[in-house]
Amino acid sequence: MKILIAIALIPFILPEAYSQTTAPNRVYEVWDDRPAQNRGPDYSVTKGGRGFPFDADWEEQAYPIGNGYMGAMVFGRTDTERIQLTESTLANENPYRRGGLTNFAEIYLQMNHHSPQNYKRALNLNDGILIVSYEQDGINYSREYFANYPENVIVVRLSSSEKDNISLTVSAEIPYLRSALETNTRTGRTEVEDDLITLSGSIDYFSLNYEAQIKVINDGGEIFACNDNRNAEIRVVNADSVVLVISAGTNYELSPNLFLESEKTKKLDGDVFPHEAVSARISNAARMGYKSLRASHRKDYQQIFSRVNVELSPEAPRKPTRLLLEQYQSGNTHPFLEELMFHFGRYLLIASSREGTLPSGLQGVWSNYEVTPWSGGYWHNINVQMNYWGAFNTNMAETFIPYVEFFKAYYPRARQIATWYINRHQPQNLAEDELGNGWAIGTGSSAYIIGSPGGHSGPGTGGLTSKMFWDYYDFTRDAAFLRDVAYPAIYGMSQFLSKTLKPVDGGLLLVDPSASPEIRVMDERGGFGGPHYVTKGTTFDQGLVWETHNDLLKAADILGKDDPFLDVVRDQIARLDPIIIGASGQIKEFREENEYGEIGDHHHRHISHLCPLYPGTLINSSAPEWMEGARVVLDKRGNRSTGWGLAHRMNLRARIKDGENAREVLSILIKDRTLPNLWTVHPPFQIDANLGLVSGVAEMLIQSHEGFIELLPALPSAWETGRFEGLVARGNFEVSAAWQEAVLTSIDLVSNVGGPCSIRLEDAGVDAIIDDAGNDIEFSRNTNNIIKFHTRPEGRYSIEIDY
Ligand code: FUC
Repeated sequence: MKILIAIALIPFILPEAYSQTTAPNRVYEVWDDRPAQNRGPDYSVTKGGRGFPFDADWEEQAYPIGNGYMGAMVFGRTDTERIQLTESTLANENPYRRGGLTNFAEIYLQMNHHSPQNYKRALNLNDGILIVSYEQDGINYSREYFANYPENVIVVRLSSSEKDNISLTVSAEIPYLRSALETNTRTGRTEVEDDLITLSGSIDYFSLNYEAQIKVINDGGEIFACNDNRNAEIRVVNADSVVLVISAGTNYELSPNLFLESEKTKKLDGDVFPHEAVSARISNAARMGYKSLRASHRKDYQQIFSRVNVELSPEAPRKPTRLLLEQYQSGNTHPFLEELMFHFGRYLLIASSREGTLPSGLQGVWSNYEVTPWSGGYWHNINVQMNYWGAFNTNMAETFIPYVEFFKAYYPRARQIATWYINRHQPQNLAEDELGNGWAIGTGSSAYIIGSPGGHSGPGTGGLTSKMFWDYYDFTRDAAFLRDVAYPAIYGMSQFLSKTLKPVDGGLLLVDPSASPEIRVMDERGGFGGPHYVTKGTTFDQGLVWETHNDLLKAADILGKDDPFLDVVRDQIARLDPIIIGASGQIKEFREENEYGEIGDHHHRHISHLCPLYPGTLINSSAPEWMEGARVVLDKRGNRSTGWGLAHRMNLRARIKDGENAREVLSILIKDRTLPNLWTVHPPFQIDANLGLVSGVAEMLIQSHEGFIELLPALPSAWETGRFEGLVARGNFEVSAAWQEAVLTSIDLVSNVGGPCSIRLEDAGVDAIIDDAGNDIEFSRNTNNIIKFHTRPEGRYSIEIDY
């Protein structure tokens, strides 16, 4: 039966193969038939973390837009609209004294429409535009919102079906103003002149000066500036339509000095003000006008978003997202919501990480809090890396560039940290030349300060970081990036890690001290509130030394490097013994563990000993006993966890080719940790699981870490019919495939940079491989069912499958 279907489909797919378009066929909307509530923060709830006020409406119901520099949460209200603005560099002291993201501004549009009919608010993921529409007193009203990246402005347009009908009051507020006597001191003022509201002030902690401007452009009617109220405001009366242009900035400058300077107030130049830059963006955008701002936004956004299409569900139900989620949570686990979550994740990464902006933080680029949970920073024992896992296999590698720029800025400080760390822990290994110690980065880092490894997370945090550089190269095959960025970064990380090792009996080398992130020992009451467990040679650290060293050797090979340090690396790799199977058949987390779970919480959210399975590659199909050991750990750790813990498990299940459990974990993430606006929570809201599930879905559909492309390696029965276009395999192949009843019916690929292509096709034969000029391409097939053929740069190939 399966064979018949497959054969029947082949003739239909061939003609289209060469005009392959990757843009999604479906319209993806996160939408609702009612506005978000706006009940204000709840000071009695501690869900926001550590006793800080929690704003459920902001977190659960409002919809996010962003351009990497700024994020806005849009409530879609018709009485008084609330637009909450974040700018990624605005930071105060925060509890960790590392600086943390804080709310930039609240913007209100008072319209007094109290009985809307036919209401809809929809965040359209295909073009990155949010639309609110409704009817009030027989008149149709509509508002469009988008965050334009090229011009760095947020744009809102209000229109209606009748002329002269737009009347509203626009006001804005600087939240959390604090006097010089308080922590998180913040001063500021709101002024209005003509058509412009300006919010400006300072946060003393980092000598930070900030400014936001909101320009109100009316078509028809009149506008009045009023400075008489506590909040300055602009009144619009009887306009045909109104456009608001919003821009914000600070005197933040990403530079090595920022991280090298230890005195907080000297990190930035307090005499620099963002006024001119913000004014220039506003006037430039005003000059461009609404239509071209919208067009430039769509073009910019779509050229990334539309590279990939994934369909996992036979149909797309037309239901408000909130209800779809409720249905899913009560047991009707429709795969369309899984598909939508995938696209939403890609949307969120594009909206929070673009060249020239800071990397996507723990909450992306969205915070309405004075003190953002965990400071909203860059947490390097898994969270920030998880943000970028999906960048590579879902064809948006450029969203990783902000991390590269961040790395370049913190690198001189990271070198100092490496020297400090080696001197403290392995002084006998200290290099004479400071450069010889490489660089290091620890868990808690922000846009202002980077942390050192140690304490609850071993130096493997750095290996988890340099892995992203290798993956960027491996997926893009950008030779200049390898030479100029990835190789030096991986080299420096290998240098550092090589010095964290200490020989023990039998010639082994163990990372010492070593910790598997955040595992604590048991306390007196039998809980896991004891001190963090610090030991020698955890699988996390040993495994990441192995990964980094191997990535270095691969890179050195490609670049033709000849360097004595590479011999040190080869020697060390042979002495790491990174993966050990324990008495329960598990991959051990600690060398001294016998049965699974002897040390630490059995169900801990971190599952760091499987980092060599994902994002690492040491554990793979060539060692079936390790794959089985990983399965034992996954089963025992369990499919329930916090948000990002689930996202990691999903990628791990995909890597052991366990599609049913990968999907089960995704279902749990959606059931237990997803909010009506589709944000995921740890809790509280963190963006990492939203982004981590993107690579999770892709890993279920295509893998390429074992030296060949594998299609549908972890396909669950719930996705038995589907298709994808444009997912990326290592070697920079954009791959497209379709399947029916779990049987592949078409495979097409674009080879962006040329070179040999290997695909494993276990059950299918290949009739022919045809390129876009209609040529029959020669291929070979080995005993492992690996089809191999040569590709030319930009060549397109269609693989005719035969069952
Ligand atoms: C890691 C996690 C925490 C939290 C924090 C931001 O340290 O272990 O649970 O997600 O990052």
